[in-house]
Amino acid sequence: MKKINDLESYWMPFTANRDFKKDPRIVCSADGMYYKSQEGNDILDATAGLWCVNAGHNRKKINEAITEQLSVLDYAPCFQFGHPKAFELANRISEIFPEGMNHVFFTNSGSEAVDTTLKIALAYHRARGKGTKTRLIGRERGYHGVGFGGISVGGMPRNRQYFGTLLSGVDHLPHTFDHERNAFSRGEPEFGKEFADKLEDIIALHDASTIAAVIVEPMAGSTGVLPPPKGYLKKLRSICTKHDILLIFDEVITGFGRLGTATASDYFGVVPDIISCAKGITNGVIPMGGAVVKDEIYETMLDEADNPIELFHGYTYSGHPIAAAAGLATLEIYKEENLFQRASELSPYMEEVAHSLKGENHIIDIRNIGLVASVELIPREGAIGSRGYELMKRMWDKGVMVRFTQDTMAVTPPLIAERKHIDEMFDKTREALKEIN
Ligand code: PXG
Repeated sequence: MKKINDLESYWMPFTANRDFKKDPRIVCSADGMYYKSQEGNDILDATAGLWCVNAGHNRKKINEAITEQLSVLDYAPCFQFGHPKAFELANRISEIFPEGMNHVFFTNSGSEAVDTTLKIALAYHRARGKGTKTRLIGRERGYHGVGFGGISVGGMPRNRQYFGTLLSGVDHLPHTFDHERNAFSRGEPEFGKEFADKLEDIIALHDASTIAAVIVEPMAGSTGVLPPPKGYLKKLRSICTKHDILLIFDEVITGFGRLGTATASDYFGVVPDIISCAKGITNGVIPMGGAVVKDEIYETMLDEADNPIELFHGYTYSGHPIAAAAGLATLEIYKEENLFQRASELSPYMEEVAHSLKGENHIIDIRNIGLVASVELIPREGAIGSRGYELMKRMWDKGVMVRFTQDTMAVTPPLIAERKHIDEMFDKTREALKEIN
């Protein structure tokens, strides 16, 4: 007979299942900045869940909004029917997203949001009589979720190598990481805006008439936190505009306050044509994502598509009432508590504390921007990622949850964090670094 709570049945995502199940790290409850582990230990959340719990855990306002919504309208179809909260949430998002981006297509995750942005880009060009513009340009070290669109434009080799030939007609910009010139940068690194010029080479190779869109994370997160070099995004913007290529910002982690502004677009003063978002949209409480588009794209589609249904795309749960209720409550919290500003005010402190680790064992780089910091360790000979993995487990034992991508640790706390929490995160990191070889 199977045990009722056997750990075997659940195949965990992006996890070393065998190792995890030998020595599981399980959380059973959460409040504010802390989880409680199965063993009853407090675990400080240095990752805002997975970059999503921006307002901290167990927010009463969101819980109540969800509970109330459940008894009012549990589900409503979203193809050819609607319900008030989805419209309301789209309006509230438009208010805080960049000027002129007033249309939101809802999805249930960041991966779906990304694939939606790519499909909209293709459909838009076709609707306006430029159907040869079909190529999609991503970037090395980019992470755009795990759908076939996202992994095709993404640039993390392991996320691609097992999954066949992916989408055709995709090319990649070089990544912007330049350790030699930019190690231990604070904020946007000084050097590297010329990486954007590679887009001109790609355009010269394929011709602009074949290229639909360029997609980048304004700050690459999952690959280990790579803030864009000064001036890089502005350059990408101007090259895209010059060649009639759409610029897509994947703001799944930067949207809703991570850099101390509603969007990274705001932070960098560069407005793309389409933004994908998710995570912080509902504080991570209920899955939701969205593709937010410029008015011109929406209007062109409505005017020019060759069918009354202008976009043959959507999900059973697009704009789900419970997610919409959670989203509305979440946005209210961000506003009432001024959380984006709060993150912005805390950011210089986190920068100082993070960079104070320089000189500790194994560290080869420290980067930060907004309420994001990363600490990169030198990999063990022939065992990339093993030092990072061990440090992550040490940190758990010390009561701090951090994320590692190979040997780079990312610290991305909820925006409600206080200085003492930042101290705890980095004090424990310092301690743990002394304990591993
Ligand atoms: N785009 C970006 C930029 C992301 O960071 C996705 C798309 C996909 O979102 P969904 O909701 O489909 O997972 C993401 C997700 C990490 C980490 O540790 C980051 C993500 C997910 C899990 C872990 O950096 N980002």
